[in-house]
Amino acid sequence: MLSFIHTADIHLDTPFASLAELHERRQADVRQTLTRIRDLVWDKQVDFWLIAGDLLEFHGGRRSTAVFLQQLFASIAPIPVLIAAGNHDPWVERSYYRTMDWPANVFFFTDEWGVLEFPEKSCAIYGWSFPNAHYGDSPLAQFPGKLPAYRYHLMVLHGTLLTSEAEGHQPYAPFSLQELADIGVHYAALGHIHKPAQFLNPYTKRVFAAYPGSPEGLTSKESGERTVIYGTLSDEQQLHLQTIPVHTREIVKLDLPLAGAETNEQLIAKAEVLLAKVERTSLVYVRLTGERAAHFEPSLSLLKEHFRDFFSIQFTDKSRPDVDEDKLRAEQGILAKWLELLDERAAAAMDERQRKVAELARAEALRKIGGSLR
Ligand SMILES: [Mn+2]
Repeated sequence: MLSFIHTADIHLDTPFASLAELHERRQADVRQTLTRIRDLVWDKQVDFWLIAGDLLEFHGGRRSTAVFLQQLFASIAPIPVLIAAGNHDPWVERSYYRTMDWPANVFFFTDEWGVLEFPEKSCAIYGWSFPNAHYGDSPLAQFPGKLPAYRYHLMVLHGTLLTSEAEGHQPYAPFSLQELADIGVHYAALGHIHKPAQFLNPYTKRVFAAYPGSPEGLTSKESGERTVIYGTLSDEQQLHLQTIPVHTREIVKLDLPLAGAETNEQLIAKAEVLLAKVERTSLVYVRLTGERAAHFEPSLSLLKEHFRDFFSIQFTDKSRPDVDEDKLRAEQGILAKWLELLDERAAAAMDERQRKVAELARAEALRKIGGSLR
């Protein structure tokens, strides 16, 4: 049997610009998460630690963080650490991956396909690193072929597996499921997409590739539990994957429906109920939604101050004032005229985009009208 821990998209030293003065604590959180992954590698005594890119930021990555990595990897020797660099840490000359001395158990794949052979385990591991930050071709087109002498074949690769999950991402190093399946590895340890995903081999209908996702949430989109993959390959070459939570701090996204609230005290009481069970160590993003009394303007700064015991909490107001449109129209005032014009505009929309613009303008108008009624 073979075993491995697979992780990717750690993004050490990413700037966390949106967190302002908290950015250094979040960077320390990411190092703590990586240390927790190291502990897993050690406790499970796996055969390999596979890291599929975007480990240490090339831009803004500090030498001291590279030293942290050297020591972390040395602490689990002789377990091999195999790293394929991604678009945030490409295999360029000035990379710490190339300018520093790494422990003997650390292997970096380069911008030409490479293979590491472990004859005593009858295993070959293939990998490729980004040559620069914007590589746009399929890396698999250059794959030189497997080494037939070995029983097990693994791959470590940063890139975009072209499925619906990849939509909206930069198509860096794109490749298809078919291309990957045709190479015929037992497992492809992928990186780049921060949302975890596992993929079925179209021939065998069994899982043969996965993105583990970012092990620590980096943006408000990366909420909830964050995991790494613990994988085993049996003597019969059956793959089994288990996801294990490793995050240091959880990102929590919640909607707070205002349901007619008309005082800040009511609003805070509602928020208390919503947030009662949320860990104070979390990063929390709360959206105010639904209708509120038209005369009431929620105070986001009061809310933030009230919940200052959270590590980080942000409120955004997406609520609507409960404007009585029929009454407004009946009064035939200037506000009714404005709504009429916007209705005409929406009716004349030529396409989806124009319709969307008209809708947004109407929502904004109602917001302003709500304000004028206060
Ligand atoms: Mn990436």
